[in-house]
Amino acid sequence: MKRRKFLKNSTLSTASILSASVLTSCKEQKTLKDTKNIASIKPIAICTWNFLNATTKAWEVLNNGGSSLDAVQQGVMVEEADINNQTVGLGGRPDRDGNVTLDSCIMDKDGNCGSVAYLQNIASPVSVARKVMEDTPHVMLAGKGAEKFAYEKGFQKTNLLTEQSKKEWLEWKKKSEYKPIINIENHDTIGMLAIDKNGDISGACTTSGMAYKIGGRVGDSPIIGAGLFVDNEIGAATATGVGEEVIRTVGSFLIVELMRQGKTPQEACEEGVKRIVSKNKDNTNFQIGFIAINKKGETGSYCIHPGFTYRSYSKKGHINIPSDSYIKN
Ligand code: SD4
Repeated sequence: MKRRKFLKNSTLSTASILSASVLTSCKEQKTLKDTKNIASIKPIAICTWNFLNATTKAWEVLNNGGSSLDAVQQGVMVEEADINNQTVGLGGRPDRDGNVTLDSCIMDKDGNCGSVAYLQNIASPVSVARKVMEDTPHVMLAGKGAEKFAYEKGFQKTNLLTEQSKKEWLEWKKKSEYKPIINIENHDTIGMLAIDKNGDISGACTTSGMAYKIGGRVGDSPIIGAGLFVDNEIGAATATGVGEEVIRTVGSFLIVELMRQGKTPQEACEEGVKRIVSKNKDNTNFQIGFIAINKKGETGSYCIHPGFTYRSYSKKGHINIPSDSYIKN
């Protein structure tokens, strides 16, 4: 089974991603503190793993002058709707009882955020999370309450368990044992970060979580600060992998704070992963990855896999930034 590739860590060449519309908008960036950085700000969308269709969608939104908030939402919705992606939205692998339960959050340039956890029967949890953000005074809704809220907002009840996921789950059940061993192929959450032409940053994260988890389990992906964090003055980060580890270290918040202290997105992602590893000296048999972006549009990513102590994708990955700036190496 082929492993999805993680975002490459890299400093992008300005020429590869600068566009005319960006230059125009950059001239209008009077509110930014560091005017030296203005010229380097350009729309950009990055995501965990190899979800090129998702970043292509996000790029389309950004290129048409859309906000980073719309870009990340519409970008991750591509994966939520894809039944072949068995770790996000429709077609996601169920918990051990056969229920597909979804976690998602979204955060905008003003620090507004919305989140849903343990949501069932709704195909686009990120869209519900955005409604929580925009239409309620709350940040997070969970379970039945989140589902009821979604129906009130016009979302359709949808059976999320596809034949394929059901078949695999029934196969898994034959073993009749619950071993929360991390199978890296079950970890393909999409976290996406974007900067729009105004230089504003937003992020979103969405997942069906760990396959065959105990019913009721919630991971990091809907938790602001863990699975996602955005500070429009500094940058943003999002996580993929074993949510328990990310929650424990408030991973995405940590990475943004490290960037605040002066680290590049790459350095911050590496430090975030190392922090987690250092707390698990005897057991690094899990997968964790972060991606990050800063206000200048610099990106970073770092990931560990079972069997590897540290593994950066600088050699094997690719930059998942669409349009003509898609780079493979
Ligand atoms: C979780 N972080 O529920 C998610 C899983 C994941 O790629 O990232 N999968 O723990």
